[in-house]
Amino acid sequence: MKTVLVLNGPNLNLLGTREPAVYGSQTLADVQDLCERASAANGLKLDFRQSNHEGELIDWIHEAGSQQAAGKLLGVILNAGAYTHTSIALHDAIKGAGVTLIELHISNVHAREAFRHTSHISPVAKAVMAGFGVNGYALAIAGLVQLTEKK
Ligand code: CA2
Repeated sequence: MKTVLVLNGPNLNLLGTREPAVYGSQTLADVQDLCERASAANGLKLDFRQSNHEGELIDWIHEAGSQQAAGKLLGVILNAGAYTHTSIALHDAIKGAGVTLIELHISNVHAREAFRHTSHISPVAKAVMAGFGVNGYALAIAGLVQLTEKK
């Protein structure tokens, strides 16, 4: 059974505590539960992590590249939070690791401030998902399976 790695970036540990109009009222623990169910339904094991540190996210992406090359990992779902809009280092890490990655946002970043319209992740992502609320995590897991299915 392969693993799906779900990575969450800065401030996502605050989910459910503030800004419910933008991000909903579910906590990150609730999102982890949702991902557990979606992974099990798709025949996958879940590895779910959050970090407020860019370097730690980069280390995890490198690790994911090795795990995917070894046939143990199907791919990564990444909500890089605000690093999406700033981090060339994350862009380089995803490219360098050669990992299959879906960029995910809870909110529709394109309907928000102009500084959220730019993503350094999108050019190196297999697919991009935004605006489905936290249910987007479950949709992204199912989408990753479809995208990586052998035809
Ligand atoms: O919509 C998303 O998922 C974002 O990646 C969330 C980031 C934001 O910087 C991106 O532009 C879009 C912010 C995550 C912080 O989440 C909080 C949740 C509750 C309270 C405070 C922050």
